[in-house]
Amino acid sequence: MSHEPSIDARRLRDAIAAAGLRLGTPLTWIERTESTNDVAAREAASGAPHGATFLAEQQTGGRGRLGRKWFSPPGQNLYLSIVLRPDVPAERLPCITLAIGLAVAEAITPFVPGIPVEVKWPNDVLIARRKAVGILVEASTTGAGAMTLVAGIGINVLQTAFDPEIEGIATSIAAHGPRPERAQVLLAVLERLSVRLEQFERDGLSGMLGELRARDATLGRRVRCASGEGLGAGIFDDGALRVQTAAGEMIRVQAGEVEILRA
Ligand code: BT5
Repeated sequence: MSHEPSIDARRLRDAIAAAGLRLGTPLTWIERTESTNDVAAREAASGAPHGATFLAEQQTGGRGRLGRKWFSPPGQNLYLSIVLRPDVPAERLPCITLAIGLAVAEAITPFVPGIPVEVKWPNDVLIARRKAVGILVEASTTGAGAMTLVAGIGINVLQTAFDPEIEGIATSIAAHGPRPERAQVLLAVLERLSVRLEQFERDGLSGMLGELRARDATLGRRVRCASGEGLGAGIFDDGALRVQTAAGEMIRVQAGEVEILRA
C-alpha cells in the first residue's frame, strides 16, 4: 500500500475559511478513531455547532447501517462526520440523505471525467456502478425543539485494492481518474453540501429532483427490495423510490434495502 501524506488540516481550515463555508467549521482532524459518527455525536451533545466536522485518517470501527462494517484503512480515503442542526420539519428529515448523496455525487463528478456518478437510493454514491461512497445519517440529540443530526460520509478516494469482502462491489475516485488530493475532494464535497443543504432547508427535495432523478442508479434496472423484485421506476417527489413489479404494479419503497440485480 503506498504511503500517502496525511491531510494538512491547517491548510484545509484556511481553504474552508477562504471559501466562507459553514460546513467544515470548525474542522477537527483525528488520526485514528473508532467511528467519526460517534465522535461527532458526543461533541454535538456537548454543544458543537451546525457544521462542525470531524475528519479521521483511519477508523477502527467504521460502520454502515444496521451494524454493518465500513472498511476504513488509513492514508487513502475520507471519513468524516458533520454535525447538522437543520431547520426543517421532522417528517422531511429522512430524505436529507438523498440531498447529501446528490451533493457528494456532484462534488466527485469532476474528478472522474466521463464516468457516470450515480446516487443509489437511499445512501450510496456509485462510480461506474460500483460503490465509492457510503452515507450514514444518524439522529443525535434533540435539544429544545431543534433536531441534531450527524451525517457520516465515507469516500473511497485513493484506494484501489480492497478487502476480498468488498472487492467485487467497491471502487474509488483514483480507480477511474487521476489521483486527486484528498483535501481537494473534501473541499468540493463541503461546497456542494453547503449548497444542497441550504436548498433542502428552504424547499426540501423539490428544487433538486431533476438532478437527483438524472443520477438515479436504480432507474430502469432490476432491483430487489423488501416487497419483491421489479424495475426501478424513478424517485417520487417525497423521496420514496418507485419500483414496478413484473405484474405491472407500482410500489413505493420508503425505507430499507434496495439491491440492484445484475442484468
Ligand atoms: C453505508 O452503510 O454505506 C454507510 C457508510 C458510512 C461510512 C461513514 S465513514 C464516516 C462515518 N463514520 C462511520 O463510522 N460511518 C460513517 P451501508 O449501506 O450499510 O453499507 C455497508 C456495506 O457497504 C458493507 O456491508 C459493505 O458491503 C460495503 N462497504 C463497506 N466498506 C466499504 C468501502 N470502504 N467501500 C465500498 N463499500 C464498502
